Amino acid sequence: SSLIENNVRLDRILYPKPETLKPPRTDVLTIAPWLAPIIWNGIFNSDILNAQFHKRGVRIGLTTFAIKKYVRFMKDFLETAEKFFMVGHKVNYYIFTDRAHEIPNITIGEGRHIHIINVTGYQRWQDVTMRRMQMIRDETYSRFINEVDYLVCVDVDMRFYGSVGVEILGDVFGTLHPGFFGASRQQFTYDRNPKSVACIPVDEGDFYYAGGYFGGKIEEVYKLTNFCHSAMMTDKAIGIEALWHDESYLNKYFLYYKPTKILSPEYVWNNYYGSPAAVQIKRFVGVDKNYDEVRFR
Ligand code: UD2
Repeated sequence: SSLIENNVRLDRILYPKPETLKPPRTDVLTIAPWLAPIIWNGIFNSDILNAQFHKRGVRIGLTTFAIKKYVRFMKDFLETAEKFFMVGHKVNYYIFTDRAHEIPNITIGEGRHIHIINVTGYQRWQDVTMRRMQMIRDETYSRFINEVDYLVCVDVDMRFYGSVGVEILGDVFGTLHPGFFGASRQQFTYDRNPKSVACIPVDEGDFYYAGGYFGGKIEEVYKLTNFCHSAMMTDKAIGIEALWHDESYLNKYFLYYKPTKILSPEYVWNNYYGSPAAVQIKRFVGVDKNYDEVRFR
């Protein structure tokens, strides 16, 4: 049903009203001190969000990297993304790979497309993970800006088990690492070497963000990836590499350029961390892997 007023079509959506005195979650922080919402199950209504984003015809890019042996994760990743990632919206998958011929042929839903981007695989696994910043950055103004409105940049050794929708989208977002959402500043595994651009002193830091899940509008992803790559190059020039590689530089970026939206660890879970009560849904979960076997030829 719809109302026609001054040629504006207004679609009715019926849902329970928000209760100012009854917040849906009281067990977790749902807003950062700089007023970025922290997205937990139960605090949002997907019907309202979908209606808002459909009106804007939003286009979403999902970037992932399948370099060397990591192509083996591609099939599960894509098949589960088709079931759970931005269902009903326009989605472009951007797969950066050095093994294009090994990317499985998956049937993709309407309005969704797979784009393969050929890149070279660096020798060291640390360089493979860190160089993602440069490779994403280099595609932003040549490609992404013309094709999508938002980018979601994730690891590939993962599977979707629950809905990941437009609730995650915002100017620039990061995700709480599943191992540290209850941790103190001292426990955060930030880089502590004062010589590194990634260094965060023990009396600073808000959250520990996961390297494997960030995104936002194209301009913002450009700024983020450009900062991280430049910082890595600055360190490399004096023979330094931050403790957790790209993740350390990402944490430094988010300390000074606060994310406008923060995703709970539901969005980048790992079963290594068990099943804490706060995590009601594990939407995107790391696949068990033998690090030594998968990182080397
Ligand atoms: C964490 C972070 C990861 C990165 C890394 C830095 C999460 C879930 N993961 O994961 O984003 O910050 O720490 O140390 O927050 N890759 C390949 N081929 C390779 C090696 C890596 O394609 O040979 C790609 C692949 O997309 C993979 C990603 O790089 O998912 C990250 O590498 P990882 O999964 O080995 O890193 P990990 O598990 O230490």
